[in-house]
Amino acid sequence: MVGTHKLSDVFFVSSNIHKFKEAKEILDSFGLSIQFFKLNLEEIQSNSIKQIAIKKAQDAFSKCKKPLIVEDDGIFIDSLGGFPGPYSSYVQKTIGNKGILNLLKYNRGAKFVSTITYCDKNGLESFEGKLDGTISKSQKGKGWGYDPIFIPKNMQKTFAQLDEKNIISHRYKALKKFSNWYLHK
Ligand code: ITT
Repeated sequence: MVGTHKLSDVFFVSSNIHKFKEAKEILDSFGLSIQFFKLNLEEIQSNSIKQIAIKKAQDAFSKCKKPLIVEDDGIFIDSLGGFPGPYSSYVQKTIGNKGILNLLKYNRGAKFVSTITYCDKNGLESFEGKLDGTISKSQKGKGWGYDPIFIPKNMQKTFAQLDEKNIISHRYKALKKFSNWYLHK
């Protein structure tokens, strides 16, 4: 394809197909194509999603030995001191959105953070994207993970209800930084 960079040898390594589908749509829009490599990655316990992403990338590279990216995300809720943050995946599987809604009262501020880590034989590079917002009062729309309860700043709808999620999200912002770097390296 004219003008399209082939990233066909770069893999998005994850156990989560939703993350891959969104990352693929976003990277396609930058003219980069990527493939899915489904793997359950070792996840260390850390307060830093960047450190978790770096460890995941090292684990992934030791297994697939190809240029790759991994992503680690967290939703950080102000009134809960940033919880669940690095534990977002575990909390989604345990108490879920209902459990989160039961914990919140008036202060509903939150942010989504994504760290994308690229790894090849020459080393690692990480990119971060953040998006401020609020937690809705009830679940709205059908979506994965925290999408039915996260309302981006200056919006009236949850991620699950928004058509433009993939041009405003934490994932979009991190992947934009990654692609600018990748295309110029
Ligand atoms: P990996 O195999 O790639 O690690 P994972 O699902 O465990 O997949 P994370 O450790 O990054 O990924 O977990 C972050 C969790 O945050 C994820 O499982 C979702 O529940 C939630 N999450 C992240 N991005 C989201 C988004 O855009 N919309 C809704 N929920 C999201």
